[in-house]
Amino acid sequence: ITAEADSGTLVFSGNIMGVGQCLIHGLTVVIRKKFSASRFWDDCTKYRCTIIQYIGEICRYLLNQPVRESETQHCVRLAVGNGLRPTIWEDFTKRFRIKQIGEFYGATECNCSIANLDGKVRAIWGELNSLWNRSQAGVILCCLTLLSAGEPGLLVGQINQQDPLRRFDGYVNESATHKKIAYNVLQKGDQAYLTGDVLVMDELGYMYFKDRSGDTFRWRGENVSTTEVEGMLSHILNQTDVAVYGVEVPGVEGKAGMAAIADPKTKVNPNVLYQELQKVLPPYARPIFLRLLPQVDTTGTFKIQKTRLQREGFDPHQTSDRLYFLDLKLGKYVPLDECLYERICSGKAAL
Ligand SMILES: *[C@@H]1O[C@H](CO)[C@@H](O)[C@H](O)[C@H]1NC(C)=O
Ligand SMILES: *[C@@H]1O[C@H](CO)[C@@H](O)[C@H](O)[C@H]1NC(C)=O
Ligand SMILES: *[C@@H]1O[C@H](CO)[C@@H](O)[C@H](O)[C@H]1NC(C)=O
Ligand SMILES: *[C@@H]1O[C@H](CO)[C@@H](O)[C@H](O)[C@H]1NC(C)=O
Ligand SMILES: CC(=O)N[C@H]1CO[C@H](CO)[C@@H](O)[C@@H]1O
Repeated sequence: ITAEADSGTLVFSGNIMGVGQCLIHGLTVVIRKKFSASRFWDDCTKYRCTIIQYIGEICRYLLNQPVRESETQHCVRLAVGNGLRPTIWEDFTKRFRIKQIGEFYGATECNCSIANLDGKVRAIWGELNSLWNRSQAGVILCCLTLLSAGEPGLLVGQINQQDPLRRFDGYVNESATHKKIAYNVLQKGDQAYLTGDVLVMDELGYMYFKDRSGDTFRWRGENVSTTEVEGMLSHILNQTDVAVYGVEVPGVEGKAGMAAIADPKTKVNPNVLYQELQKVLPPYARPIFLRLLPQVDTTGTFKIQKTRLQREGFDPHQTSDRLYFLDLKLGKYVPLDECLYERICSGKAAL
């Protein structure tokens, strides 16, 4: 979940949550050298696994596989992990017959880890009256005080250096530590750890992941959640890799949405896609630019990387990938060449 700390994710998920807990509780662990979507359920069946751990996008990769017998013949009852996208949550549990999802939120340094213990669908994290109540009181207090149900807010964890569960040890780099702390959040003199993740809470106290705070962008006075748009696009396109980000257009306020779509077999038809998009996304959230490319960069933990894509933007001089522009007058995506690029940059094309 924490986009900038990949080695941290491996340590936290792999060691602390995964292998560590199994060793502590005397469970058998099955580890594969490398994730294999095609072998996954065969392995689960062969080793009679009852719990699986997922990370990042691997659930989507599993859904993208052709149907095979072993996918329902295993005895897995619980999938634990983080980053299961809301748009595929139910497809995943139904197709692979997984009874419970234990979606959790956390990072090695995070002092407000939370978990979905009762299987509430798509509730990325926990419930008010969960076992984690005591340690979570500070976080929940912040959410309740500052937000009403359904309103997005940044998850922060109240820091209390005396309480081992609410401490924030920070990093070796002091300035990096400092950047993660907010002061005077609820009252003068208090401190809170800034997770950088935006959540919404419903009236029952369930929390749902919305976006990384730096990823959300503004367009036509609305906040666009890249996670939501990625989920929708990926769903329409049969679980393909999609990266959504905002790009600056000279002279235009806010950021225009751009979607990079993995299309290794050049099968994606932008205008068929547009027909589907109109049904599920409000006008302000529909990507203005598309970039179709053989593959989208991912990290070692299968997280989509956007930095390079965002830097290159919609400039055809920067890439030979196929670029498209949403021409609102024509109501369709048109190929974006150097001439159209110049028109957009000089304000001659309507956005
Ligand atoms: C989606 O993926 C599945 C599994 O690989 C495949 O059977 C199906 O034909 C695909 N559908 C489309 C529209 O590409
Ligand atoms: C959890 O916290 C809520 C709100 O502070 C409280 O009403 C409830 O009794 C607590 N539940 C447990 C199990 O501690
Ligand atoms: C320490 O962190 C700051 C802020 O995140 C960063 O700008 C700087 O490059 C870091 N220094 C080192 C030595 O990594
Ligand atoms: C968008 O987000 C900003 C800050 O995160 C907030 O102040 C604003 O009200 C939001 N706008 C909408 C339309 O949700
Ligand atoms: C509840 C929780 O995740 N607490 C953690 C807060 O952060 C410290 C380290 O910075 C951990 O030791 C706690 O476990």
